[in-house]
Amino acid sequence: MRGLTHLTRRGFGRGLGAALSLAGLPGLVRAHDGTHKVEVGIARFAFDPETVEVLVGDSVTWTNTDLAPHTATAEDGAWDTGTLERGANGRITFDAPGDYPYYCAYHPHMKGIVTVRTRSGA
Ligand SMILES: [Cu+2]
Repeated sequence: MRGLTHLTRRGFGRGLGAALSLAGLPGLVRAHDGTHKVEVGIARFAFDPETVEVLVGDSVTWTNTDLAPHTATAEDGAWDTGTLERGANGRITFDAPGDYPYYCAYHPHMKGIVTVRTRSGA
């Protein structure tokens, strides 16, 4: 459950508390189709939060607020947002459970992990 405390960055304070508690995972916004959309910021040469946990079918959107371009690139090369200039975002949908470590292609010291869990739960 590493990193869960970092998932509360946004959401609360926007009137989403009830929906979030129903979702069972903090920091997740439920979409119309029952999946969640999770946001990761890129600022000061770091992913924020570095670790996110989602369910199969959910998507993660990275938004770059740095002046420098960044990417979110899977370590195994399976997915890649491509170059995100300042203000740009890239979304990846995760269809299989597992841990997906990633980095920035421009700044390989920038690292993060997306953990994808099955929907059957527990
Ligand atoms: Cu970067």
